[in-house]
Amino acid sequence: MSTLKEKFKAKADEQAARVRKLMQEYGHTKIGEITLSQVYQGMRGVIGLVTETSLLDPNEGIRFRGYSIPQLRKQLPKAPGGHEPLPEGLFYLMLLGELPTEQDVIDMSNAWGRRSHVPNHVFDAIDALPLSTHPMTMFTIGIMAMQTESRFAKAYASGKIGKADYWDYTFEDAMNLIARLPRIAAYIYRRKYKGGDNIQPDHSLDWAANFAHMLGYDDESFYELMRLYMTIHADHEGGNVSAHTVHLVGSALSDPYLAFSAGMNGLAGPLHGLANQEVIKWIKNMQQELGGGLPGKEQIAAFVHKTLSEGKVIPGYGHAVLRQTDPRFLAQMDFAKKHLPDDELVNLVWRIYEVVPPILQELGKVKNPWPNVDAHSGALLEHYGLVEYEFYTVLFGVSRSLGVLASLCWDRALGLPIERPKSVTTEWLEQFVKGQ
Ligand code: FAM
Repeated sequence: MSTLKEKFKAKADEQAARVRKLMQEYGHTKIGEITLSQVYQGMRGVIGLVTETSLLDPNEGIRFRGYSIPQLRKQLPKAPGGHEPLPEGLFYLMLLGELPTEQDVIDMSNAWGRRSHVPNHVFDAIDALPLSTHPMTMFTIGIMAMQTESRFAKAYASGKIGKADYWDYTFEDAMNLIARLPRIAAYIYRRKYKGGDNIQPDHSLDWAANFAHMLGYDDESFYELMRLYMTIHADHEGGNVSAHTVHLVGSALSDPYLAFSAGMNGLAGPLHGLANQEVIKWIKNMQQELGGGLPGKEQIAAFVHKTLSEGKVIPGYGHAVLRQTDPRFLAQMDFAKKHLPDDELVNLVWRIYEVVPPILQELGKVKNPWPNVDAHSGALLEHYGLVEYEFYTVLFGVSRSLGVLASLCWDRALGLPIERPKSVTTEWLEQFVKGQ
């Protein structure tokens, strides 16, 4: 019975042969053009990356190895009595490109359980930070402190490995890192918000439920939310800031700990992963200004206009690729309709969803006026008592490790080189267009 690593190696050899053939036969085929404005405007729509784990269609949303979120919620194995997919199964799918069996998911849970020990110096490094430190800063410092554990870094420094071995040590680091992140994240939460009252792991639980348990939320419904949350935030193709950063830094053969902590620093940006905290802050400000409760649509519209007039964005709305409501928003809406249909904050999120898009459309400049994943997530977490919204992006980061680290294994297995696009100056561009 082959192990996960043996299965991955077999898939990687197959895929590497496909890529070699493609390169041999079509290496010089042009696949797009770049305009001058794309160079200044964040390379929107420029195809410059290969990411096997997921693909984002602007209108349909994300597909993980071809499966949409509704399909994953139906077809991925669940916990006994559960209705939400287990993230272990999504990682298996993204890594191998095929759906896992129940046993594959149980094996993954057990493997991560065995790999989840975190050395004490990591907690000491986190403890050295002032309590006022943002949880995302604590998180990336915890990951960096754990870099001492990197199998890849040690093997490379030994001089005993070559390019053909990189995938193996990347796989080991990726599995260990994913296994340890919930422990570090929960430690940060309990230290910052619960007086350091730490909760030990319960390895009878699956990865996401154990994470909820270590945070201090032993409610089956919250276990289900955590399983869904860890699934829908796991990957969003390769060009978003966190995924692209992990890929880029990893391309220099920086080990997975260095690469992932870099990606988490990108995720900590307000226009990216920090938006989930910004959404709740914005809604709380709205409630405060409008006298609490469930404001009317006109009141919400006035608050939206006020935010825009201050030169600020409406957090949780818009997307660089999507041009429809994010299916990750819809999956959360479906969960809320099932588990907490009368929650006031959730109903306010739904009312905001009716008000914001037409206003953003009216601006004429917003390419996607619809909600993204962050517009809904905080209201669900708050319902279960996880009200510390500065922590929300850490949850996002634990989930995103599944996609970006599966992808990093593929980068090394396919022998992708260091990434080095060409930059130019404005003067160069002025000369270039003159010559047209
Ligand atoms: N509110 C107000 N203005 C917005 C907006 C929003 N939600 N989304 C876009 N715009 C503006 C944007 O700032 C730009 O204005 P300027 O030309 O004056 O600079 C204009 O519309 C064109 O932007 P775009 O092409 O439609 O979007 P981008 O691809 O440049 O940016 C986002 C995409 C996500 C950064 C942008 O929609 C935004 O800032 N949204 C709010 C923050 C947010 O929710 N981020 C989370 C994104 C999520 F997917 C994630 O990564 N977790």
